[in-house]
Amino acid sequence: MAMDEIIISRAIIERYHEKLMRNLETDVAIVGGGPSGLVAGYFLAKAGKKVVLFERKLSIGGGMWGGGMLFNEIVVQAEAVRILETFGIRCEKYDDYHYTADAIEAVTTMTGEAIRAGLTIFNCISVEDVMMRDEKVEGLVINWSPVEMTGLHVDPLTVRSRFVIDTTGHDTEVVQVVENKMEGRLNTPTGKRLGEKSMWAEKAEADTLSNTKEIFPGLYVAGMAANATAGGPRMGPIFGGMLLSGEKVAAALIDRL
Ligand code: 48F
Repeated sequence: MAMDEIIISRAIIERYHEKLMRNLETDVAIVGGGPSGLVAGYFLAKAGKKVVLFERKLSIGGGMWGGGMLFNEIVVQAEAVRILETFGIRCEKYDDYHYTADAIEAVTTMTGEAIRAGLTIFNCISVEDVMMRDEKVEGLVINWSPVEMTGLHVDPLTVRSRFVIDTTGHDTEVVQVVENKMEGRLNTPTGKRLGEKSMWAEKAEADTLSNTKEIFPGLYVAGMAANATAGGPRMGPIFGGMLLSGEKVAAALIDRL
């Protein structure tokens, strides 16, 4: 059979269409493909849940590619090393508490393993709003990132999911949308987004885990978004809290589904 450009086009369009159709209704929709979102997606998929992840950028991996200040190595504390090992990512002991891993190996392996576990990832799609029913988040409003970036006036589409996880990092984009529309109703001491505090790695790593929770009915926060919502500090290029937070939110949702 000869190569045919139209068959190539048809194959891409049909396969993508099937993939999108399969993911119009899921158990969990994750917003943001950084380390916390990838880990959450991996464990949910491993547990047999139907889970989809939307990432605004062309590349998956969020803030992990660049390590610290473009030195592409990440640091992970001892208690989170087991998660890197679950993915088969090699890490090197630096001292009794700090371990390092190659940032590129970490991103690419986590992404590949999560997809092989059953997570479906859509890149270049931005989440601009949520769908609500009876004051519970029940889905996402999505559009092509290039539409968002160019400011074209094009209406979005909607996907339904039983739960949503905001893993959008420092920007807490889904939480912000909900805060704007349901004023004072977030599960924080003031009902509002408290914002992120300055660098304090040790506290931030612990806070990331305790702040990983349901922040509004149907909406969970994990990773840096958990701290930026709850007023926790930032931590820079130590990634154990992100990994443990992804694992924690997945476990909480596996329990509920
Ligand atoms: O920022 P990011 O890596 O989130 P994370 O998993 O990890 C944080 C660390 O990278 C680092 C840190 C660690 O010590 O503090 O910052 O919490 O990844 C967030 C991803 O979400 C995407 C964004 O492009 C990035 O890849 N994102 C943000 N808003 C949207 C989005 C949106 N509205 N729709 C789709 N994707």
